[in-house]
Amino acid sequence: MKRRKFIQSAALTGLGLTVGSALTACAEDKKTTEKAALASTNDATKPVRPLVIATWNTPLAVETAAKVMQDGGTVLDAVEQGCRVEEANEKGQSVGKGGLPDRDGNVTLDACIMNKQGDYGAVLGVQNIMHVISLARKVMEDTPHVMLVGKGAEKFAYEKGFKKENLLTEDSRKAWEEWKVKSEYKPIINIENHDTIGMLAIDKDGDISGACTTSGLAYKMAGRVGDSPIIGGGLFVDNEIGGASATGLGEEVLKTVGSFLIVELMRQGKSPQEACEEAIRRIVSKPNSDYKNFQVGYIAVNKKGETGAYSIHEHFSYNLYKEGENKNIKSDFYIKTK
Ligand code: SD4
Repeated sequence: MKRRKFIQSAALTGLGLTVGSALTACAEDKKTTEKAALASTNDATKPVRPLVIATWNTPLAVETAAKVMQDGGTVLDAVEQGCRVEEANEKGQSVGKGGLPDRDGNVTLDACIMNKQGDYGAVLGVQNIMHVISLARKVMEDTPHVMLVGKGAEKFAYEKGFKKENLLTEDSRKAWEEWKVKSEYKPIINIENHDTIGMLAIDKDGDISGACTTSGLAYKMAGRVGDSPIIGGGLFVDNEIGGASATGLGEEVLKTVGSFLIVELMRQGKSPQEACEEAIRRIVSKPNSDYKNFQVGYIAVNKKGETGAYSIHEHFSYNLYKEGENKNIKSDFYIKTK
């Protein structure tokens, strides 16, 4: 099933399942399988470096990042190069080229990156530049600032030799034309758009970096920015502790400063899995939370190379490269058969 459809059906699952004994048993079985899968990814006796983890089904991006480190590149190069793979993938309609546009038909991209020193660079609402993750790195390394937005970021890109290109593919333009017929803008229930790539990596010395890149929510209001390029929202890395990254409805991630929260919870002794679960709990336990109608998913890694992932709805997955193997793993999730 295509990822987009998959997530759509996740919403229906979250909203519509009835509690029958067969279903409950099935859910319990699944829970056990997921817990077992998680345990096998956290076996402390196995070597964990280099390690790469990224949101969604992103095998090529993860493999590329691992190869960069195997070939002697830095962990920062690894996450940048890994994210570039998805930015160049025109089929992915939520990242880079081919990303679905805002309601005015403009593809606007957001990205951020963090290195092992805790430096951060970000670009927000950038048009006509495919590899915004590399632009975010340039902001971090070549300017005294941490964020550039819109036209200023685009101007900076040309100064740095980035190519101007049309990011709106024919498929995305058609999808936008179809959307315009009704122009229904319901970001809260529109949970099928979430395939932002957030990536975390650890090199052989145990140093961590992270990156996150997206075109944000489809048909968003012009100027809308989500969590992905915001430090502590879509991404946070502290080389002493670990890192976390988010996907899903950015507004909800931002309101709980999700990735920062996860790293701070790990600092206090929680495992990456426990920290991701607590960050989701903060969202769903808010009074009047409409969590049944939106998706948020987190990934995390700690300094030991233990990983975690958790989402509100089913069907969030992540790719994990570890011990020479690159696997797509289903995340555990909050809404079961309740
Ligand atoms: C945002 N978190 O802009 C992003 C959306 C997302 O794939 O995950 N898109 O809110």
